[in-house]
Amino acid sequence: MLPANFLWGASLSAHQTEGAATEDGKSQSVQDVRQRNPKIADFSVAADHYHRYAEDINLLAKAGIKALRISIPWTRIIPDGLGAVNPLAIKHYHHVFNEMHNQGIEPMVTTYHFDLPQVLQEQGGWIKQSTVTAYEKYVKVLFKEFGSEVKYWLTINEPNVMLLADRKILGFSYTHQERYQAFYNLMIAEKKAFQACHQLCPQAQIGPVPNISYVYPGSAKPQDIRAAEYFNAIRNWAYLDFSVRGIINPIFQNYLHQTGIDLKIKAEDEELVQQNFPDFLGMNYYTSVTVEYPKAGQNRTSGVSDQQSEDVYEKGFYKGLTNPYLSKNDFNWTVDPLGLQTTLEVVNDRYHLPIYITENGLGAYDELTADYQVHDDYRINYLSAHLQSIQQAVDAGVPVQGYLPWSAIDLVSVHEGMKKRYGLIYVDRTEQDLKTLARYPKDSYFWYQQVIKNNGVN
Ligand code: BGP
Repeated sequence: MLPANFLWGASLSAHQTEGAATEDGKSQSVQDVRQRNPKIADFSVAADHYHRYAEDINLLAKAGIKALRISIPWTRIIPDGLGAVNPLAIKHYHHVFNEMHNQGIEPMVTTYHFDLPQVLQEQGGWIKQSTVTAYEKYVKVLFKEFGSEVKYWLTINEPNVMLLADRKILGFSYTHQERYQAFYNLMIAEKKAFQACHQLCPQAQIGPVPNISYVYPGSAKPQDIRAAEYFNAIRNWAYLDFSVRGIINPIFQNYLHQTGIDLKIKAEDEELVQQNFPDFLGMNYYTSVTVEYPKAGQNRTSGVSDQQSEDVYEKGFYKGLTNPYLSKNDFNWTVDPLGLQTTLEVVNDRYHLPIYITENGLGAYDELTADYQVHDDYRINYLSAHLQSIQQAVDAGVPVQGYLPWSAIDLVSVHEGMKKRYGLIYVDRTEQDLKTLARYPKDSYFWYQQVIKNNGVN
């Protein structure tokens, strides 16, 4: 059993679910323009959640869900990135929150989920200070408009994965210098969001939402241990250390120094950084990562980090490995429920803040039967094992306060379109064929309904 007020939820992002890509004044985001394999679904219709949000919220409420994590697209609220606020978008999200509250669901809102307005990207995006200013203006609009409706805010989804897997997620690559310029600007933007949220809606809470995957060494060789320590700092701790401790992680700083970058907190930002902190941590977890020290001659593209360990590489620092002790899912991602417990314990040891798991889930090929069922026992097994791990962490004193698995409904996967499904609820469409877009609860939905009722897995 988990704590009595445990926040049982589910998670979504706007660009992967809403569709309505050109409706109600929405402008294009980097996601709308990025080159995708034409055989893979794009985001123009996605799961049509923009039109069907009420139906989706209703179904989720029937499962007993108490919180739904959504994101608001900046491109709807301020279509030109910096200028006028779009009243149609404001109205739409008031309706969405109203519907959630009517159904007893608490919204948890991400201000930004990989979908920078393209117009800002064309001016340099996150490598420019002007994007930080624009983001501050945008979040202030959100806090003023929705501050009395939203209790839980999340800042920037997975800045670490966005920067390290830039080509896969954003469709372009940063240079090493640009990546860490963008890191600094994203971290400052996040601090400004903490500040604005606390000023404008003091009754609400706000947290960061990185993807945290503990990094294992491939062996007990001292060099492999160092490779894992470095990648832990670069991938995980750099982000949370800045948010929660107001520092540049020293191992990360040394790595940057060794690669030609001297990153320090600027004097004019000191006060902002030292005085604005999160109330809780949002944390996305899919799997762990295993690395070794790269051997001579192992030259590959640098800087790539993804959920697949094998993609991780940086010359002179770390190289991802297949962990022989872990199984893999249909899309080659390792599955490591015990790694979640380890990650939670280490995060708690470092940061001492309440934790909400804001993403965790299994991407799989699901099949709708002739009588509209989806027998996704593999997803039930995955979620159940991770929930057991959360229970162990809670028993060991880690303050996990909520679980919002990815994803509430099927959505367009960042990497694999509609063929890789995550939802508790099936959406009837394929890559190119929109079919009926009807919703069908999967076996995992009914299983989750029971878990919520029992306040945990037994
Ligand atoms: C996280 C993102 C989500 C989601 C998930 C699964 O990194 O925050 O937006 O997409 O990963 O990834 P994918 O869709 O590539 O399977």
